[in-house]
Amino acid sequence: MSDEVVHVAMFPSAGMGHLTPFLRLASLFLNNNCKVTLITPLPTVSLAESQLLDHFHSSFPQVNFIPFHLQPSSPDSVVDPFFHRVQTLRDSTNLLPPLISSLSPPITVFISDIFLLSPLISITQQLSLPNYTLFTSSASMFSFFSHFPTLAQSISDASAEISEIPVPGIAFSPLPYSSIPPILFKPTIFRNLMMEDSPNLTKLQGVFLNTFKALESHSLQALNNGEVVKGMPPVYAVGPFVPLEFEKESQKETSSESPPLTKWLDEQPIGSVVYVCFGSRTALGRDQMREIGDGLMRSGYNFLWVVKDKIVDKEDKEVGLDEVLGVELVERMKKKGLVVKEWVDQSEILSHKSIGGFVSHCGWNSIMEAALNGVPILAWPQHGDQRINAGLVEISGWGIWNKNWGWGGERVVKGEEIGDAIKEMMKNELFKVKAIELKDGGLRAISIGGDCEVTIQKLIRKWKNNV
Ligand code: UPG
Repeated sequence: MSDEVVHVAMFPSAGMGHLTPFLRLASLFLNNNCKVTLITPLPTVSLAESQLLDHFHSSFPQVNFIPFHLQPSSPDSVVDPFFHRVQTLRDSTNLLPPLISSLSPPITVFISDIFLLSPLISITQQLSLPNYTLFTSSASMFSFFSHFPTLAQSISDASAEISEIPVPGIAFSPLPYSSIPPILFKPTIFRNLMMEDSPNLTKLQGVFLNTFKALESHSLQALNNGEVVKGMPPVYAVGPFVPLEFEKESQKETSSESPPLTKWLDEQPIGSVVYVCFGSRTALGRDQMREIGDGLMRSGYNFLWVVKDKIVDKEDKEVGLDEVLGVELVERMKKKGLVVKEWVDQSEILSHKSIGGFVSHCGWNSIMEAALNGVPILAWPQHGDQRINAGLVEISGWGIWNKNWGWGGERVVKGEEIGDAIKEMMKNELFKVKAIELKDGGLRAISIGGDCEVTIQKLIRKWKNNV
C-alpha cells in the first residue's frame, strides 16, 4: 500500500442542512489521517453557516480552506435565497479547475454536494479525479431522486385517479402523489436539476449517505443491488453523523439564551418536554405560529420552541417574539415553556434527558439527530424531501404524521389538532421503545468496528491503492 496521504477535496452547497453534514463527514476523514481541502463558497447565505465555518476552521487548523468566489449573479426576488445560491454555484463551477489543479499534494478524491453533480462531473472526468457525492437526505429520498427521470413522465401525466406511484427503494412504496415535493410538478430549478443530475449518478464512483442499516436497510439494499437504477455506484451508509465540539462553539456564539435554556431543561422531569423546531430555513406563517403556541398550551406538556420568522437568519433578528406571536400568547406561554427566536444547540437539546418528543419538519439532519438520541417524533413536513422522510418515520413506528395537515402554508392547522397530536406522541409507549431501538442501531453503526468506521477505512485503503 502506498504511504502517500489521501487528500480529500470537499465542496458543499448552500444552507446549514447541507454544510453541517459535510463538516461532520469531513471530520471522519480527518480522524483517519486524511488531508482535507474544503472549497468554501463565500459569502455564505446565512450567519449560522459563516459561524460554523469559522469554528470548524479553528478546531481543524490543518484543513486547507479554499474560498470560492462566485460568478456575479443578479438576486432573484422570487426565488428562495438558498435555491438562488445553488443555481449560482452551478453556474460558477467553470472557475474550479485551476483551483483544484493547483493543490498540493494532488487531490485523491473529490466529494461534492448532490446539487452540484452535473456541472462537476465533467470537470472531474477531465481531471481524471474520482468523484463521490454526499446526498444530504435519506436513502429513501435518494431512491426517489435516482428514479426521478423515470417517474417524471407519470408525474406530468398525473390524473386525478392516480394517487400513488411505485418507487423502487422506498420501503413504503407505492409513494402517495401527495408526498412528491410540489416544486417537482412545475418547471422549477429543482425539477430541472433532478432531470439533469439523476442520469449522471452512474458516472460517480460512490455516494455517501448520512443513514444507517437499522433504519434504512430496505433502501440501502435496493440501491446497492441495482434495483433502483442499473449501474448505480456503491452507496455507503456512514451515519448517523455525530455532532462535533466545533458545532457547540459556534452555537454558543449565536445564542444568548443558552445558559438559561440548559438550566431550564435541567429542572424538568425526565422525558417531559416537547421540543419544537423546523430546522434552519423554514419560516412558518404568523397565523400558523400562533396556533402552534395555542396547541402547545393545550397539550399540557412543558415545551421548548424555536421560532423562525424568516428564511435567512440574518433577517430573523430584526423582529421580536412579541411582534411575531403577540404579547398575550408570549406571556401565557411563560408558565409552561421556553420560546426562543434564535439559533439553539439542537443536538445538545435532543440529547437532554428531559426531552420526551420532537415536533419536527423532518429535515434529514434533525431526523438523524433524533434517531441518535432516541427521541420520538411528531412529523410535520413542510417542503421538499420532508414528506418522504416523514413516511419513513411513520413506517419505522417511531412517531406520528398527520397527513391532512398538508404541506407548509397549505392550510393553518388549528391549535386543538396540534395539542391532540402532541399528546398522542408523548403518551405512546411504542414510539419510545422503537426510538430506543433505533438509537441502539445508530450507536452500533458508529461504534468502533461498526459500519461507518469499516466503510471509511476500506475506502481510504482503496484510494491509497489508487483503485
Ligand atoms: N439547527 C440547530 N439550531 C437551530 C436550528 C437548526 O442546531 O436553531 C440545526 C439542526 O440541528 C440540524 C440543522 O440545523 O443539524 C438543520 O438541518 P435539517 O434538520 O436537515 O433541516 P433544514 O435546515 O430544513 O435542511 C435542509 C432542507 C431539508 C433537508 C436538509 C438536508 O430543508 O428538507 O432534509 O436540508 O438535505
